[in-house]
Amino acid sequence: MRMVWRSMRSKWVLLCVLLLADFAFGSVQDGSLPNGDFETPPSGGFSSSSASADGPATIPSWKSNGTVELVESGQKQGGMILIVPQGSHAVRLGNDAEISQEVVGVEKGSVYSVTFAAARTCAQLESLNVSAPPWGASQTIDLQTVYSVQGWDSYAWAFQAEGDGANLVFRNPGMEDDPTCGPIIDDVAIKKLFTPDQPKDNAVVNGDFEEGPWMFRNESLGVLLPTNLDEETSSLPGWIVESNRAVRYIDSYHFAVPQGKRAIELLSGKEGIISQMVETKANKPYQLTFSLGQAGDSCKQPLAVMAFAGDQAQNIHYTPNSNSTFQTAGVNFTAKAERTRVAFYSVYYNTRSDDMSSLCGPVVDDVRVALSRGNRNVFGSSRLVAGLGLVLFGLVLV
Ligand SMILES: [Ca+2]
Repeated sequence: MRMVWRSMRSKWVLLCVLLLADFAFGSVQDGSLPNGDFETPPSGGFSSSSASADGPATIPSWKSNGTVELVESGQKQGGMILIVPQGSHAVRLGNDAEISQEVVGVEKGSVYSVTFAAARTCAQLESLNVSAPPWGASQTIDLQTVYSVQGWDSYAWAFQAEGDGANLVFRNPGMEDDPTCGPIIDDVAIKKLFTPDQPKDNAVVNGDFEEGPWMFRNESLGVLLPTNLDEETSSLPGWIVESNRAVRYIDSYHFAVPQGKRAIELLSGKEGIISQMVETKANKPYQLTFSLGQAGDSCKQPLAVMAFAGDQAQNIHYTPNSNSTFQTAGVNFTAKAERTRVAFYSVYYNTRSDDMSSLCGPVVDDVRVALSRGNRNVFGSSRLVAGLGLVLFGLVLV
């Protein structure tokens, strides 16, 4: 008895030690990075001239290189008010300038999605490079297209850690005449992604879009998913964004979402395409079904998607309905191979009717690919045929 008690006690002690160890050296927490919102005051306090006076500004928790400036909401430059996406402060990167932060606790093999808000300042062709050395992934995100009328957008970018730790780097690759022109960054967050199991009766992975990048509860613009052709390091597990333009990841706190808490809003017509290669059996009939809706963001009608499944393409219009914000749509197809491409884009180039400039579009959610009902019940229907045959045979005998 005493032995049992002692062994139980030692197990508890071990568990507590493990929990404490995880707490102390633990994995990176989902959510804002330390001073990810740039609201922590530098040692000398916030000062608009701190950058130009003596080299790069000191930004708590971040390292900077080049002309990096903490900007304040309401701050003007050349008669233009600088945009601060959230709170009172953000950071601006001048020509070839960068900020970086060591992310402690990323795990080997895991994929992390980084969410950040960005706005451009003077130049039309501003872009922002995001990378996570020493791991190879890097992407230059074009900030030329402003998707929302607020003048800034949130973006997500993902990388796979090939070992412990990573250095998250934001760099302005631009070379403008005015060295202080350059993108503004705010609200940097990270989230470890997991790939949901593929459901038994659905060949689509993450077809409900519930797994995706970090979204701040208080940010209402959704998160843009820029081009990403690598299925392995997608901020939206299972899916790729195979177009030049982004699609928007939306939440149910600020948008109408057909199922669960997350969905995709397609933007920019055929310039915004999401797709997935799903497992199929060749020569079998399948049905693609999905929810097609409106996001409740005053998007100017009509809304329609082009849905692709294998060699089938179907243009499906959303029918406004006062009782529901979405409808169910389907496309029948016969699989030609072991893998079949499923894809969606918006048929129209929609903008919001209230500001006439923010991009918007149809919402897609709850994507499923399953064997057609007829095929699934092949045994049942053949039995029915056999039964009918017997009846007929009986009739003939009579
Ligand atoms: Ca959903």
